[in-house]
Amino acid sequence: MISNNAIAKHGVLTCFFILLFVDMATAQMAMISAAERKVTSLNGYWDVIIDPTGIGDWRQVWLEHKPEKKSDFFEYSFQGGPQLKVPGDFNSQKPELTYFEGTVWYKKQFNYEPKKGKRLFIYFGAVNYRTDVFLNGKKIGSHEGGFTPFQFEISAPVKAGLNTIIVKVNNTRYQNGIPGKGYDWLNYGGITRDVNLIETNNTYIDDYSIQLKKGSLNTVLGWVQLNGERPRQNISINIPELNLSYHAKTNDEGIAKVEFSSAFKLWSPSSPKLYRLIIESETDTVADDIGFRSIEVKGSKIMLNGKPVFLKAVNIHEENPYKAARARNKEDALLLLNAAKKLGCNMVRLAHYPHNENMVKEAEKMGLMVWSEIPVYQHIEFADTVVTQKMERMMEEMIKRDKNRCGVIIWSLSNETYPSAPNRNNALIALTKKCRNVDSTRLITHVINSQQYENNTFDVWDTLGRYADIVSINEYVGWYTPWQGLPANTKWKLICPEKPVFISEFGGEALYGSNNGPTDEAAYWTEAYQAKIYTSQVAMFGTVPNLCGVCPWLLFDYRSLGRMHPVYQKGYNRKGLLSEKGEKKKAWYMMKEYYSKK
Ligand code: GCB
Repeated sequence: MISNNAIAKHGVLTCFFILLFVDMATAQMAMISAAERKVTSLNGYWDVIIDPTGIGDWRQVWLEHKPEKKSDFFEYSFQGGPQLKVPGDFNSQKPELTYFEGTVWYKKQFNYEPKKGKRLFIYFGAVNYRTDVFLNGKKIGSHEGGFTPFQFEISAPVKAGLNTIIVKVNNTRYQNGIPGKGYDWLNYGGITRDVNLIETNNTYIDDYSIQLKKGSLNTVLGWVQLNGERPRQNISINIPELNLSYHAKTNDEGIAKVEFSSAFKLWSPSSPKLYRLIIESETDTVADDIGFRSIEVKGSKIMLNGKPVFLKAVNIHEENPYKAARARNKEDALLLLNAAKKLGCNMVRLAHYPHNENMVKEAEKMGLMVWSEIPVYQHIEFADTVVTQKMERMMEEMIKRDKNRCGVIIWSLSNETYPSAPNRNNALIALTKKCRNVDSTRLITHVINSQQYENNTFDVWDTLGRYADIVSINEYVGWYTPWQGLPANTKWKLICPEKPVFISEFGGEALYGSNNGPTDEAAYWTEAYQAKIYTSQVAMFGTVPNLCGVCPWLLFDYRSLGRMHPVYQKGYNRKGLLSEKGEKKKAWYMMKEYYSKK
């Protein structure tokens, strides 16, 4: 049984997924709103085997061999070994794993009593990067991709009593991975998000799409998708606060179209209104908090609920700076998002991969618009069809999880890819079309950094812009590139002069408190040098045609292996407006002032 909304809606994609992923005993796309269900959490300490050479495959770790004869011994065992906390990256939990990129085997046991008419799923919020899952010594499937949820149905193999789950996690970088081999953040590996057992009735609500119809401020257009033996059912959607009850019937594929209108109080940054919504079928019930807003581009402007909006954004990595660990829970999300709010932001760019669900949900509750992206980052092997398949799968998984989050206004499908990379344009154009097919309600962008900057003129020529709703540009003038004239006199040549332009990254590095040494030389990482970049950038923003928003790189200093200056960086990319301890650099105040005037 395939359970993807796109599959439900688009026959073409149905075939696509069945053909491509059948041989991998691939994980299913995770059911929607899993966190809203009654689940049995498998979070907590798991036994682990650290396997730097990957020899555990040959040793068949999942069989948990035990000595039978006096002459037997087995070198790989969970018994008496270390433990790691789930959810959590492994790098921050043991000093010997700080920079580890390889295999860790995880083991957890649980008791279960199979019940007639019930189905059981094991759900992973995310595991970075490759996952193989074994239940009671048998492989049940695999997943690739570090930042999206997936599940396996284990109704058949689960047994009465004690069951053992063994998960092989591998965060090695691959040439044909997404991201590929090179990226500027710490490669946190492990079971980084929640693991849950989810019991459902035989037929359950696998997915639903409940958002305003494109261009409308009062009509919802969507669908509900059931999964199971009884696809034809009566369903209802209830919003008690509005006294609204909508009824429909699902068809032979378990799908019901949804269309209803109401005088919704619209969601916006100043009034982030959400409604409790309950979806009921004859065999299942799920609830969600859903907001309603419209987002579109009209001419050169971005319109939220029909009114122009300027995107006051900031880039954020999924890292808790205080813990130097992968952010994973609500507290981590609040720490990051409150810091964005304090800066005066109305949007967060969740770079460079889908962040955990807490980030998206809490941002929405706080009135922060969200830009969500897949890790199609710089060096991607677009000519390899396996890579393009993975890219599409990751996009589908991202959209499946978050398509009902009105806070999410932008899907970003690539960051700084190289126009000369073989098949890059074809692959990204095809991906854009698929994205629009799956979700026509949000804006789509690709982040470009191939522009030329000469004679104080930006020439934004990358044709990828033609396929995006917003032209997003990363530029580091003042840091990686020197200014070529007065910032306030910058000229622009744009391949799509009619579209909104978003400066998706700019900035430079400074170590908080670095005020010694020449303030006009980059090599001293001074706050003054960084602040000067910001002054010039702000002057330059005034010259950008159709500027619809800006997004400094980035909120907090963050860990990255390529940033090893022994005095100023020490393993941190120092482009934060805040240090990893939350100290405000001079540039923070400048950005704050810019946003307060916008
Ligand atoms: C970029 C990348 C971002 C890097 C940043 C930098 O253009 O998109 O991931 O971390 O530059 O600091 O160089």
